[in-house]
Amino acid sequence: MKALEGVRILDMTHVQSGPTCTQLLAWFGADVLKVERPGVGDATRGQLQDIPDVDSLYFTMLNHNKRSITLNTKSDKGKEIFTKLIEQCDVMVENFAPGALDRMGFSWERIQEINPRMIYASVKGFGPGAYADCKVYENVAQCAGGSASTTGMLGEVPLVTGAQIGDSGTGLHLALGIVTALYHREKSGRGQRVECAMQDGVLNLCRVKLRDQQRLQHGPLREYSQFGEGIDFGEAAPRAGNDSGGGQPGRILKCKGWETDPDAYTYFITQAAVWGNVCDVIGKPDWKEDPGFATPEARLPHLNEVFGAIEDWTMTKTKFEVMEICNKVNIPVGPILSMKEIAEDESLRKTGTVVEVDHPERGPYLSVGNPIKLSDSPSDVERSPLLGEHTDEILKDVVGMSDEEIISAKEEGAV
Ligand code: CAO
Repeated sequence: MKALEGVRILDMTHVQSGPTCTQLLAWFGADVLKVERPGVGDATRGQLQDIPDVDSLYFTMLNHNKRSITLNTKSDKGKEIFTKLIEQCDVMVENFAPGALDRMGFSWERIQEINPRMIYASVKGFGPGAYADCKVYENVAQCAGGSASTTGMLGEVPLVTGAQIGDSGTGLHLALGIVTALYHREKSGRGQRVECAMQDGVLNLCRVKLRDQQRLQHGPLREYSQFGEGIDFGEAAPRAGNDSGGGQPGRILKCKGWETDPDAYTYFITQAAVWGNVCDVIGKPDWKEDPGFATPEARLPHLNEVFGAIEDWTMTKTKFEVMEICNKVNIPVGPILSMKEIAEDESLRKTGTVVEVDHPERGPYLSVGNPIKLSDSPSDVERSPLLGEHTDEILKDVVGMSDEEIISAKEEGAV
């Protein structure tokens, strides 16, 4: 039995943030009914298509293990069916632009009337306040949540990151909120509203930068490279390039082959506890006793010199050799892996972190499996549904409609 078996999710999500959340719940065993507009579906089905007229990888990689029902929730018949679905489900998840479900006639008050045990979960761009009504996409959230202003090289433009912290990050937060509300319902018998703003989710992941903002009031951030370079700090936490976010200085350094391979780099952390090992590995044993280098505090003003010497060594090794040599002596390092290398990584395939899925229209493709592993409830990744693939079975088994009623709803254009 899967961990969330018996939990039924009314999935009104689209694009990325909401679908990430419901995909996770589906991987844990929930029955996720993805409601999509007849003939249209989730807009991502048609976005960034690599094969003409076949559900895009954007869609397939965010909607595994779900069932798809088409339903026009703005038509009278559609609303009637939707009301029955609310009665039969435990959780409703949506990430429409603010107010869309209210405009359909399904406010939180109305949902509670229909099913007091319903948990109603939403992603919005912003929480209550001046921007509450704004539509938001990933990069807007990264900018508004403090990520972009603190990402990138000092003195250069703010950068967004390739990690989808606004969309997938908020989807993760929302999934935790839903599971928590389900647990609470066991005791209270009632559902509740779960809301996650993308700005809040990004800020939660950027909390170390709010930490640094406050530390700035008490002096320069000595572990930032700019400190050693003699560059003054302004009023706001600056972009820190590839400096380590923690108290253990680290940087991205070139490895053998960097001239032609854009990913021939390693991340190298000069963890204080293994400083002696770092000195031995890079051929600077004298630095162990040298007062200018022996302590973390002494090293901070000349990190450029420290990392310059380490890079002289890493450039003589491949990123995997660096990993091999340093791991043996407990120095934390990590190769910069390209997506190509990740896609081909056998160990990630073995753990189910990267999975190959078969799809009736596109054939086999790679996807990311569930990164959360439960020993008693392992996740099997099943392909995403075609648009409306399960409409009839859901109308019959969940809503309780007869064949004649289904035909008539189809004739009306409700499904
Ligand atoms: N039947 C009938 N109508 C439906 C329907 C269905 N099954 N499903 C959706 N609709 C309607 C909605 O009711 C809405 O209609 P109204 O505008 O008349 O109320 C309309 O389809 C489109 O919804 P939308 O405004 O959410 O879609 P959009 O493409 O214009 O905006 C987005 C997309 C993502 C910017 C917006 O949904 C949003 O800000 N969501 C919240 C934040 C979020 O999750 N962002 C992350 C997205 S991933 O990068």
